Amino acid sequence: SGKRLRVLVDMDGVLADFEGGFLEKYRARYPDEPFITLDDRRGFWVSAQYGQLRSDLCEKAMSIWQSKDFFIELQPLPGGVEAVKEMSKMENTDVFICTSPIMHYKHCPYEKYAWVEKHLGHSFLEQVILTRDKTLITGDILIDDKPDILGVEPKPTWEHILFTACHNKHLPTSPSQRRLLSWSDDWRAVLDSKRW
Ligand code: BVP
Repeated sequence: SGKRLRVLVDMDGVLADFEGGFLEKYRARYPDEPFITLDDRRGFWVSAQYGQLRSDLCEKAMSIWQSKDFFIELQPLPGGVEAVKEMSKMENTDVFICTSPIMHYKHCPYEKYAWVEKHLGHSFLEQVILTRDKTLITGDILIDDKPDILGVEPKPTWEHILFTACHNKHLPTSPSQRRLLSWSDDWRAVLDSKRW
């Protein structure tokens, strides 16, 4: 009973395998350069960790996700598309995909829409929110793999549920921070805990 539940779901690292897609294409394009295995990934920013490895690798990393077909060819993460479809069919539940495009805008925004159409269907394009500042978007829950989601709004309406990824799995989680370990984890219970 009561009002509808609004769920915001991040795309890269939650629905689409950004890290896996990046590593595969980086190694194919730069076969003689060092790389960071997914097991050794630390920190949200891939470019920062590659830049620490060797300063020129920051730009090489960025060239990968700035390339045509990078975002559209990302593989869905296990169970994500199915979970989003299921929650969008639930009573009193509105689901939006909330994702930050890169500022190199030639391909990314277009391909993010194309990915949603390909995997969730044309009608799901109604649910896409592209924003560089997720604190401006109101919702009950934001499922996102980025540990620190900051913007101009100091008190966002949503509770951030940290979605586990290679880069955040070692982070100590503060007692107040809830996690989803994967889409096999109990996301339905997380949604139910916010209903009233
Ligand atoms: O579009 C993704 C990739 C990009 O930032 C966006 C994160 O969006 P959300 O997951 O927060 O919605 N991105 C960019 C860089 C470096 C840029 Br310089 C990076 O290292 N990792 C990354 O995900």
